[in-house]
Amino acid sequence: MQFTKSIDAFKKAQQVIPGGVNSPVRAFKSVNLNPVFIQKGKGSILTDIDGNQYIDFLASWGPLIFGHAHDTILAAISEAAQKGTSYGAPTEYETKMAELIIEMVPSIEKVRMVSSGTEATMSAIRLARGFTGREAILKFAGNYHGHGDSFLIQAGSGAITLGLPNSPGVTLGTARDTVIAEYNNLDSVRAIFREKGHEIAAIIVEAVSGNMGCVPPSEGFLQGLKDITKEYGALLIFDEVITGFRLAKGGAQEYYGITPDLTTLGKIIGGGLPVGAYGGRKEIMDMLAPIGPVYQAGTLSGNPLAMSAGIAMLTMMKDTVDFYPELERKAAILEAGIHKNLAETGVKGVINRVGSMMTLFFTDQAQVTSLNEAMTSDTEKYASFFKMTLESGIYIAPSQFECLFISYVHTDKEIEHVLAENLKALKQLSK
Ligand code: KE4
Repeated sequence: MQFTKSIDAFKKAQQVIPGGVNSPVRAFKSVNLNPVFIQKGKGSILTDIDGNQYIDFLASWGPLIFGHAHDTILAAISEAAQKGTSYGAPTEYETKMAELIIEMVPSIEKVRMVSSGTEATMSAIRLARGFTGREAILKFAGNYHGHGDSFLIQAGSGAITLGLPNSPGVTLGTARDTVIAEYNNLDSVRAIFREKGHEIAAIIVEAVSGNMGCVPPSEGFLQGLKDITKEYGALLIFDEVITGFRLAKGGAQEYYGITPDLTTLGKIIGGGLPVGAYGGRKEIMDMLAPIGPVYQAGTLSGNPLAMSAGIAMLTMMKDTVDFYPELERKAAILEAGIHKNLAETGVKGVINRVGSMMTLFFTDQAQVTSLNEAMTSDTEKYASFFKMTLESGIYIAPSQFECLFISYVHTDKEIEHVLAENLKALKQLSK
């Protein structure tokens, strides 16, 4: 493969965009490579501006669970676009979208649309503070909830990838209102609540961590969070921006049978367009302006194009009978195949998988259940693995601390091919 055009494009982009990208993880910094610039995507295939083709397992960091440029979604967007692109006034698209989300996620009785996952989580914690009259928020080291100030404290995703878990520009006052616990460690949560439980408005948690790599909740962890928040009168917020609609129609809360007070959504619900959402019980959501005192707004919230894509996406999901069984079947084949390749080559690694999200950690730890264990991974080894994988025509996350996503459009043949290339890459690493 040659990347001449991407190299030139990146040079040009860096003259006018900080780091040449509009989101840091796209810069391929932690894998020490020039990022590839994408020309187009169709189904499971991405094509870059040099004409290289890749089987895509990043899916735009999760949203494209039906693959790129799906005809049904394109038709919905173009039909909406013929009538206009934005009105700053209510449309029936938004009501339809809200009804679909409420139908699929039972804990959500009312939902507010926004334009990104960050907006959803920022708004959800403001609402929790408004509803409880408390100021502190508890999050987990290694969880990433977008780039809102309150969250850039020991954050995951790009913040870990680039070694910037605590960003300059976040004031001491803000940082003081964010308390940090250890994921999968209920004792660390209890200790904080014993000390300041009555000041804590909410716990926000990735019900399955996707931003320190995939780290599932250990047995009883989510239930424990539910019990503790109930005991202290705090709210439990599930950040389902990744897991929403991916793990089940009702997301992680359906998958694990734990009901949060508020849920934040993003990625998949936009069908690839900018959409975020947050929702929960009526008594909480009705605290929001214009009926309640908690203010939150957005010029492009509920944008008709984004809503039409989201409606098409969720409707397709509802109508595809074998959707989740197929995602599970294909992901299980991929996981088993990589396990086999690790055993055959003797390369040390841990695979964490929940449904169609998974991560191969290059660590000799027996398991990865927390940020500390995830951080034992050999990021240099991951970088070499990423380079070989990319050059074999397979596109995965350019960071050890992210997930690989299986989509409904990946074929068994593609997965077989990926496993063959994975074996070659692991053999190289084992030398
Ligand atoms: P956005 O503001 O990027 O739409 O969503 C923020 C967000 C919130 N919550 C969770 C659990 C998330 O994973 C995210 C964003 N995810 C990262 C990748 N894991 C987005 C990729 C990027 O930053 O470019």
